[in-house]
Amino acid sequence: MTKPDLKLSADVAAALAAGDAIVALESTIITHGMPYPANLETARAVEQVVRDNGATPATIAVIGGAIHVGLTDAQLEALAQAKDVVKASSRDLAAVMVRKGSAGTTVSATMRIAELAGIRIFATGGVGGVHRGAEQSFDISADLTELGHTGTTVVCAGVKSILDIPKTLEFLETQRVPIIAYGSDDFPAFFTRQSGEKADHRLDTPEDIAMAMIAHEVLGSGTGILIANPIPEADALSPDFIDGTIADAVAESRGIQRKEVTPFLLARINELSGGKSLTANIALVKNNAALAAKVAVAHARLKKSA
Ligand code: PSU
Ligand code: MN
Repeated sequence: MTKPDLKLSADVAAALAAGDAIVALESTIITHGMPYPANLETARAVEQVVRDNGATPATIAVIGGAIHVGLTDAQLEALAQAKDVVKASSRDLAAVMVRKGSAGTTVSATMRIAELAGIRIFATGGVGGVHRGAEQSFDISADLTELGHTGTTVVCAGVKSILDIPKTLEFLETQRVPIIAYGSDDFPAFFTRQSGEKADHRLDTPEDIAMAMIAHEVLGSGTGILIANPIPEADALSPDFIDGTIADAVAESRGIQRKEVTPFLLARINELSGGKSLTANIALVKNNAALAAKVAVAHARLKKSA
């Protein structure tokens, strides 16, 4: 198969050529996940966290029909303010490319592009999942099926309880996606460190996670790995507060369908929580970027010594 023409930034091209640590970052969080200007400030800060931890950031997006891996500050700024930008999961990429559109890439699209670029690890806030009431709506994020097909390791803070967390874990089990909690026995619920569900596995160091990535690949598993990194204690929200807010937002989301559901819920939770959800969201994305960078550094070292 011919590879698509990926526009690599100079930093990313150099790091790839040298086999150095790189962390992919998604852009739907910029275009559809956070309001301006917090989205831009967060995108910049997250890239800096990756650099501070010894890796090269590779924010991925579609701009004017071209897939970019590693963005300039001007490109980040344009995406953060763009109004006519698509939320692209992996299935949307081809049509957006042909009509020379621009898109923020979701977890599924970012995983796919990272794999094509040769980037093994990707940091985000939360992945999509099985929505509450999915037995009626059939709303299951393409992030989960992509995790079942594409061997990118995704560092997240678990999934929000806008989703049905037990069903999300069941679906990932069926898709053969290992769920590894970092430094915890519990699967975290994004804003809180515990969801009431246990993670399948616990690993306590970035080196162990890097070794698990290599073992998973050597086994020919063919699926992604979900690393669940609990939000730092100091940034976590109280479960009573956030669960009530989420329940109110979910109740208001009736009638909204398909790719609009998650952006609606994120925006509404931000409003109803008086910005508290956004503050927590920013903190946990940075925390995930730091862990992903440490894992990427360990992974690059292991690969070079192999
Ligand atoms: N959940 C969040 N923040 C986000 C998203 C999900 O807490 O920004 C975004 C991610 O880009 C994710 C996408 O891949 O939403 C999932 O959308 P959907 O639920 O429509 O599959
Ligand atoms: Mn959906």
